[in-house]
Amino acid sequence: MSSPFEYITSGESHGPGLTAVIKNIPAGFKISSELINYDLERRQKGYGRGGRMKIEKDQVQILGGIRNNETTGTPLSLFIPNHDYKNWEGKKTEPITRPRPGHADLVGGIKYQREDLRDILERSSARETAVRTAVGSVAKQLLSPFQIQTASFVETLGGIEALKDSSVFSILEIQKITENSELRLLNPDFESKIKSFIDTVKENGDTLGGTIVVLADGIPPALGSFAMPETKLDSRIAAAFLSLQAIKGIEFGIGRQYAYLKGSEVHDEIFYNEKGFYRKTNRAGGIEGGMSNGERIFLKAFMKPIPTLMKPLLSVDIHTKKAFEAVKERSDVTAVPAAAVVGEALLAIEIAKAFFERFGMDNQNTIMKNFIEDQRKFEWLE
Ligand code: EPS
Repeated sequence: MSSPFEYITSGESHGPGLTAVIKNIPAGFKISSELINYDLERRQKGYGRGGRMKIEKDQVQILGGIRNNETTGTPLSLFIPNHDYKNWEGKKTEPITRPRPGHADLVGGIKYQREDLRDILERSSARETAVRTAVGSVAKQLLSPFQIQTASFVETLGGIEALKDSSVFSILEIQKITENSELRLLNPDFESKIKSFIDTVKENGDTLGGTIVVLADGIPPALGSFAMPETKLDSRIAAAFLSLQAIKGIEFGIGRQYAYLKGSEVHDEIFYNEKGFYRKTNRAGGIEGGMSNGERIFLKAFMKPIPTLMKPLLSVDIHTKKAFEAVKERSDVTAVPAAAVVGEALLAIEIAKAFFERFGMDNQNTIMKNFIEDQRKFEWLE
């Protein structure tokens, strides 16, 4: 028996569409394609996106695994058509031979021995994140009966810091604020400054990266395990985030600050009252020893600037071996706000996996019973 909520995606950026199949998914959960489409729409937004987003209006088709809007315990399959496909179908395109620095083009070409680097970029494209967002939306819907919720925001873009202490906001408040910002900022004071910077960078044919913060509330303690490297919740979440196109680093809680401070300054002291164990601080970001500790999970991920520059960097033609500028394709100036939405999906997926490992994966009734029972048994010594 394999693990809960395993999934695979397939599909290219300009092919007919993107598919995902999720297996080991429990029965009896309501799944709404409207809610998936809402997340797909959120991912498509964000100041700094290119022309492609005017072509696409991502809408999911659920092709298997549900009846009467409820999961049946069988593999769930999702399909998102690419509207741009009609512009590419049967069309002969010039082979791509000048790899972009920072992209998968060159090494992918070496690995798979492709003469046309389009065979590499079609799948390495961040278009794939559309269907991962749909998978994440399913995970969110499975977690929702247990009051587990996620949110995200953009903290820096192009080096401009729009810092704000998120610990004073509920997940719902964060969602409300960020949905009203074209950059998904929690601190909207920086909105116009960052937007005009994006405009200038666009005029110069360049691109921008940034930092996203992703959070989850309502997490029960003891998801994941310290027992094995691959069972640790933080290592699993980190792997998921580093698989997201252009993400170069991740920090949990206070992250890098741990390296600069003393133990007495960073560890979250343990208290107890009639409700149980609790902390007054959450520097750990909700994970200790590879397990959730019941506090809010929060992490930061760092995204590099998109490698497709309209003013290209130097490269070498793979056939002639002569120096040329890298290929120039329609692309985005920045996709940091979109990455925040995908980040929510990835966090929801990893939490869902660990949640169903702990509470069962057959059907909602049994899982809910186990979940409630576990909350009572939190006093495990009595
Ligand atoms: C991408 C390049 C652009 C982006 C695309 C990712 O697409 P195109 O080359 O068709 O203009 O818009 O992102 C999406 C299509 C999406 O849905 O996020 C790339 O090269 O990674």
